[in-house]
Amino acid sequence: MRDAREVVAGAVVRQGHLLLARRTWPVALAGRWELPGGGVDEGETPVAALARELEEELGLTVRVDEQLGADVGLPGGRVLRARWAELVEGEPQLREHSAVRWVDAHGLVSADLVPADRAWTAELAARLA
Ligand code: DCP
Repeated sequence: MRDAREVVAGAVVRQGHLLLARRTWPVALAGRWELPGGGVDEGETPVAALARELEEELGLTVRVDEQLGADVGLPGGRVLRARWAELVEGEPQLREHSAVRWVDAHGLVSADLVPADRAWTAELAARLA
């Protein structure tokens, strides 16, 4: 039941553009762009965790949909998974990130993504095309 090692990230699409957020930490990832999300807490489902993280970090209300792409191994043995998320309400607020932007397929491909998230670039770009 508990999978404390799972991290979940959200692919939020609005009007054909994907939400990217720029990390501030750790140093190795600072300044690079990610699909926002975070760790699944004890006793929490990945779906609930993603909704919570997007609310906490960006002030967004989302409806979490199906998984996209492959599972990605993170340093330290954690597993990162991504899900589509429909934006229900809110404009992104910078609570933990240094910037956000909405990218089309070209913007995604040319973005300096955190390494793990590159696993999903092709599937995301296809959806945005
Ligand atoms: N991560 C990633 N790509 C994403 C989201 C996260 O590579 N799209 C990585 C970065 C971190 C780890 O997953 O190494 C955890 O992400 P966060 O630091 O954003 O999550 P939390 O703030 O919830 O931290 P933690 O779960 O470690 O408490």
